[in-house]
Amino acid sequence: MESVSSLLGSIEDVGRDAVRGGYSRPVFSTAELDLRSWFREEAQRRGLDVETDRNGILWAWWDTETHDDAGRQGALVTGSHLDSVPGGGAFDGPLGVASALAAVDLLKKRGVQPQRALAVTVFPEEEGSRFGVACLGSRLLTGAIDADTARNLKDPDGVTIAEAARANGLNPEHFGRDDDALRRIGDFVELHVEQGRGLIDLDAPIAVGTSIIGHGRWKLAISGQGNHAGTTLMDDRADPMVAAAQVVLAIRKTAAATPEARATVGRIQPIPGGTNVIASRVDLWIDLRHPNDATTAALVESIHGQAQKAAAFEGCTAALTRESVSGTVSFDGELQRQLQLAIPGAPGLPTGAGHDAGILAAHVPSAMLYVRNPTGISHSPEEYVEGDDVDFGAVALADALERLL
Ligand code: HGY
Ligand code: MN
Ligand code: MN
Repeated sequence: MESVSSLLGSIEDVGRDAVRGGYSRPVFSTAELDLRSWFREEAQRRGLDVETDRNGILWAWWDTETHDDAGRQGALVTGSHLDSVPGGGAFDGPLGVASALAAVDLLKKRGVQPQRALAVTVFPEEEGSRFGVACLGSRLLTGAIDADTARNLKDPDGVTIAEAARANGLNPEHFGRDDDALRRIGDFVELHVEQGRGLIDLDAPIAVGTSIIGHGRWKLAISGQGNHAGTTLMDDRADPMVAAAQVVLAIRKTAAATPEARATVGRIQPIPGGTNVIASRVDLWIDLRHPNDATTAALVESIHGQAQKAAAFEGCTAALTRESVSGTVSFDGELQRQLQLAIPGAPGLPTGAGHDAGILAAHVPSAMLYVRNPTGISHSPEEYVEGDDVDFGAVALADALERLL
């Protein structure tokens, strides 16, 4: 069995970001394509039969004969993603994929003969860092996003995902809900690095996911009057950057006043973005999360109203567009119970991070395992998992899969 650490070690130089630190591996970038090739090679080395489906999802099947006829139980599927946020950590996504490959090694070493098909999957664009919609691959698979809407999603350079997919051998006209693929899945289990402090505080190496709080992302475009920084008197300005600054503070204040809410503006883009230029427009993106979906909607409403007021005060206008929203999801109770039985002592843990398992949960029994991250930091180069916990996670996943197989 190749250890998870050595599997991760073999990709540790792929997509390093010298400017931001950490890794930048946007979907269909050279880095992510290299990671797809790495996955294919590692899967084939294990005798798995690898296919790419029409939505760009990779499936590595253990037992080719049975995977078409997944039979009564449906296939047992495990996996995660390989794309990253800009400047992300080494574990968010790849830990789940590498642990799944190592778990296959363990099952084979134990002489396990699967009584049902088993597949390791890789979902594209889980982070939504390039085309703006989180969990795009699993949303396409389940029909949670309209295929036309998806095809027209553009990256910051104006490239559509249809163009990027076509350049990588996919036919975007085939994007969309895939009932055959969904029908084949009996259970889905995703292992993922924990992205908060939960397991530090619980002093445990692994947890069974219980739920994912609802989350969404909105784009706010604040338009004003572009102008010269030196010749435009302060009274003569309609400066969207000033309005944007007010909005960022208002977002923080509103979320901080709402228990359990989390709101973030991590991306702001002045147009044209010159040092000696008053911006004509400022785009900013809001990531908003709350366990209660109605509260999330009310928070968006309130922030939109405050943004329009702040914009008007500066002689600007504000337009809000929704990019992607997922309601709060609880994982399958029976699957959680099976995971708890397979991993005695593993606590249940809710999370504030979105995952493909959260999208699939509306269609197939889904569950997650989280592995301790001693920094409690994620979406940052400081994200980390100790070697022992990495190995513990792979063994726990193998035990869970063996029980479910
Ligand atoms: O944003 C999230 O919650 C996940 O890491 N994609
Ligand atoms: Mn992430
Ligand atoms: Mn992730």
